[in-house]
Amino acid sequence: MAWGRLYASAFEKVRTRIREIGRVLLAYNTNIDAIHYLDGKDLEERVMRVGLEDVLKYSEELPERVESLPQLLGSILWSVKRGKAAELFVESCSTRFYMKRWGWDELRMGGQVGIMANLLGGVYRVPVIAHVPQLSRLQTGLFKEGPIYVPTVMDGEVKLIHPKEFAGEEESCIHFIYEFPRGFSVLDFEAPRENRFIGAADDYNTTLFIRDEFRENFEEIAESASLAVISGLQALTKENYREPFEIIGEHLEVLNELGIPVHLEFAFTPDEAVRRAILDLLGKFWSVGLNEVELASIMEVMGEKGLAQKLLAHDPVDPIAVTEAMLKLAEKTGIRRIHFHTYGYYLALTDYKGEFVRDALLFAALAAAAKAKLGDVPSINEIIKAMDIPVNERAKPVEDSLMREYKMEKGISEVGGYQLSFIPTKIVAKPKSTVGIGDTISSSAFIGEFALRS
Ligand code: 8BR
Ligand code: 8BR
Ligand code: GLC
Repeated sequence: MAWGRLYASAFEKVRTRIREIGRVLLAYNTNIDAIHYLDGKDLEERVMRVGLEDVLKYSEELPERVESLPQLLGSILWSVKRGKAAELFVESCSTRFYMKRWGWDELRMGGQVGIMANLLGGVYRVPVIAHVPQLSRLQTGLFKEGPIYVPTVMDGEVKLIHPKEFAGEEESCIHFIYEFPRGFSVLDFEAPRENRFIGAADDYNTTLFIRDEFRENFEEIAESASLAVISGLQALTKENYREPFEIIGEHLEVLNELGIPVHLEFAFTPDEAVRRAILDLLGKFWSVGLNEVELASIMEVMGEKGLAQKLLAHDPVDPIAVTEAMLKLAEKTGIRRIHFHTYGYYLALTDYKGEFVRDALLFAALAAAAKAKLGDVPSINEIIKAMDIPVNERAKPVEDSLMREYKMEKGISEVGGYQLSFIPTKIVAKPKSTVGIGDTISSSAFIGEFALRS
C-alpha cells in the first residue's frame, strides 16, 4: 500500500479546509502539567530516605489516592516497573508541598481541554471556547495566542475573551507528571517502555467542577459552536459522580437539540461505577476516542471479559478483536463513530462511509508524531516535517490481517453495516514525552473529519 502518498494528500486536504469548520466547544478539564523527567539516582535516594519497605508496598499495588510520601514514591515505581501510565489524586498538603519542592523541568498546558485548545486554536487556528475551571496567572500564561476563548460575564452579559485577558486571580491546578524513558532504571526495576505517573494536586478537575458562567449560560455558549469535545470524567468516583453527570446529561441534551456533534475523549477511568455511567451516556455522543486499555475496560463492564482479555493479550493489539469490541460497543450504544488508537495503528468504525474518515486519521497521525517528538505541536510546519518519519513496520501484519478478514482496500472496508477505516501510524523512535499524545490524535481526527465534510 502506498501510504506515503495517502499521507501527503490527506494532509493537504485537511490543511486547506480546517479553518472552515466553525467554533469548537471544549469542556471540562484544563490544568497545568508540571513535567518532571525522573533521574534514577535522585529517585533512589528519595526512596531510601522515606523508607524502602514502606515504598515498595505501593509499587506492588497502587493506593486509591496519594496521602503520604511512601504512596507517592511507591506509585511512581509501580508505573516504572510496568511501563504503564497511572494517575492519582494527591490529597495531602504535605505531599503536595514535597512535589512542589522536588520541582519540575517544564510547565506545560494540561488536561484534555487545555491541550486541545492550544492545538486547535493556537496551531490549527480553529476558534475554540474552552472550559477552564481555575484561571490562575500560571494557567492563563500557558494558553497560546490565537482564537481561544473563555466565557466571562460582564454587566450581566456573556463575553468571550482570550484567557490571558481574564482579570481575576484564581487557584493553580497542578498535575505533577513524572516521565521516564524506556530502559529507565531505579533500584531493581527497569522500565519496559516510556511512560509517566501523574500526581494530581488539583481539587477542581478531579471532581469535575463546572464554573457558574458555564452552568448558567450553557445554551447561549453552545449556540455559537459547530462541534464539541467533552472530557474529564475519568477522575470521578462512585461517591461523587452523580451530580456532575446530571449536568453533563443536561449539556448533552442542549448540544443534541442544537444538532452539534459531540466527541467524548475517554481517558482511563479506574472506578467501575463511573465507567458504567459513561457507557449509559454514550448514545448521546456522536463519537468516542479511546486506546486498548480503555476499550478493554469498557468491555469488562459490558460483561465481555474474554474480549477484554484478548485486547490486552497481543502487541500490537489484535485488530480483529478490536473490531469485534467496537461493533459490540456501537450496537449497544448507537454511537456513530468509534476511534481506536494504539501504538502503531488507528481504526475507526463509523455508521457512515467515505475516504474522509481515513484521511482524517492520517492527518491525526502526523500531528501525533510531532507531539511525540517535541512534547508540543508548535506549528503546522512541524506537522509537515513528520511526513519524513517512516510508516511503522509493526502495522504490516495488522494490515494483512484486516485485508484477509474484511477484504480491506486502501485502509477501508465494510463490516456489519459499518465502515471500518485503518491506518498504520508513524512512530517517533525517541519521544520527548508521552503525555497528551492521545488528545492530539483524537481531536485532530475528529475535527479533521468535519473539515473534510465541509
Ligand atoms: P497506557 O499505559 O498504555 O497509557 O495505558 C493506560 C494505563 O493506565 C492502563 O494500563 C491502566 O492500568 C493505567 N492506569 C491509569 Br492511567 N490510572 C490508573 C489508576 N488510577 N489505577 C490503575 N491503573 C491506572
Ligand atoms: P494514550 O495516552 O491515550 O494511550 O495515547 C497514546 C497514543 O500515542 C498511543 O495510542 C500511540 O498511538 C501514540 N504514541 C505513543 Br504512546 N508513542 C508514540 C510515538 N513515539 N510516536 C508516535 N505516536 C506515539
Ligand atoms: C489527564 C491529566 C492531565 C494531562 C492529560 C493528558 O487529563 O490529568 O494532567 O495533561 O491527561 O492527556
